[in-house]
Amino acid sequence: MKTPVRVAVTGAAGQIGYSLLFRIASGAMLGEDQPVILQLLEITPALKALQGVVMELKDCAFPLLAGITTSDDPMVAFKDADYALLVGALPRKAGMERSDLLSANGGIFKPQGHALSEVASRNVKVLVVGNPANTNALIALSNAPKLKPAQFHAMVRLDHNRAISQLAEKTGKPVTAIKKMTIWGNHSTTQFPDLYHAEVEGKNAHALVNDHEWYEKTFIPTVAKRGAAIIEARGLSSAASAANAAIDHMRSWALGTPEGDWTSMAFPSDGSYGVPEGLVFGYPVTVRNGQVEMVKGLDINEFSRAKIDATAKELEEERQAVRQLGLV
Ligand code: NAX
Repeated sequence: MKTPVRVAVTGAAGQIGYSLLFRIASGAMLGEDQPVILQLLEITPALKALQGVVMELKDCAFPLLAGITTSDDPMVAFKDADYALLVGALPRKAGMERSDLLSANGGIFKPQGHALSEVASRNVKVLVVGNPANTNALIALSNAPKLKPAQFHAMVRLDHNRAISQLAEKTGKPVTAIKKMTIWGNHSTTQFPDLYHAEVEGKNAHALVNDHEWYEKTFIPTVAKRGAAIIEARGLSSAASAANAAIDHMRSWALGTPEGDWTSMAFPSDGSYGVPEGLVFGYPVTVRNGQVEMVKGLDINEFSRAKIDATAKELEEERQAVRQLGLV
């Protein structure tokens, strides 16, 4: 059996946490031969609820669960963490301006970035799930001078999985037939789910569907607005599917992507594909031995160019806003 690794999870008593922790402890994230120690962070008023979750985790008697700690201090919860899933964030409330939302989340992600920089493993892999995920990741990495910016990702995997599922339904093929999906840009309604490079049983997805009207007017909005549709139906935001996507993202990062396929991850842009450098941007990637490589050299047509530019513009505006707030 391998040495246990430390997995820090913030917002651990929340909805996503409730789906996420059990799957991490079962081995779904890092493999069935990898013991884990869970280091759970919550705000002080939620520590009691978190104790209930800890009791349930213990009651599962997971063979891979080598320890659990809880804290309301990021300097404790992130100590020596090999993986950190930053789920806890402040949701947008009615009447809240975007600058208020960014400012409130800055109050969370700035100290968390600092704490990761100070106490986490030097090789920590950080995934930001809490919204606005891309800009929260930018805030965290900007306050973590002792870590590399590329150690911070934001999650677009839920959008990626939603896009695969919608395309599978449209084409009548199993999800396993679909490869090379990409979510470009922000985890928001400006995201660009790309069918020009996706494949269904090896055939180009856009050409196979042969219905640009459906692509533009149905597929893209359905994927981009799926979160709102789930809130409308369930009365609560997506949680199990979000937790599943976080597991998928970390699993790909730790264990790699399969030959002949890629996935979508958001991380600091190096300027590729005309995206301003430093924005935390969703890109197609392959992963080998823990090394994330952007898929480069893809043809970007006029339609895609406009979509990529629009989502980059939104992220640039978010960056300006958090700059003005002194968060980055
Ligand atoms: P919940 O409100 O159920 O849980 C959030 C938890 O975070 C709460 O228990 C709260 O006490 C805790 N928390 C707040 N501030 C904290 C801090 N400073 N340190 C530690 N914990 C803190 O929300 P949930 O449904 O679990 O969603 C969590 C976040 O994920 C939200 O920001 C949500 O918008 C975001 N999502 C992101 C998705 C993505 O694809 N990137 C999709 C799903 C989800 O909407």
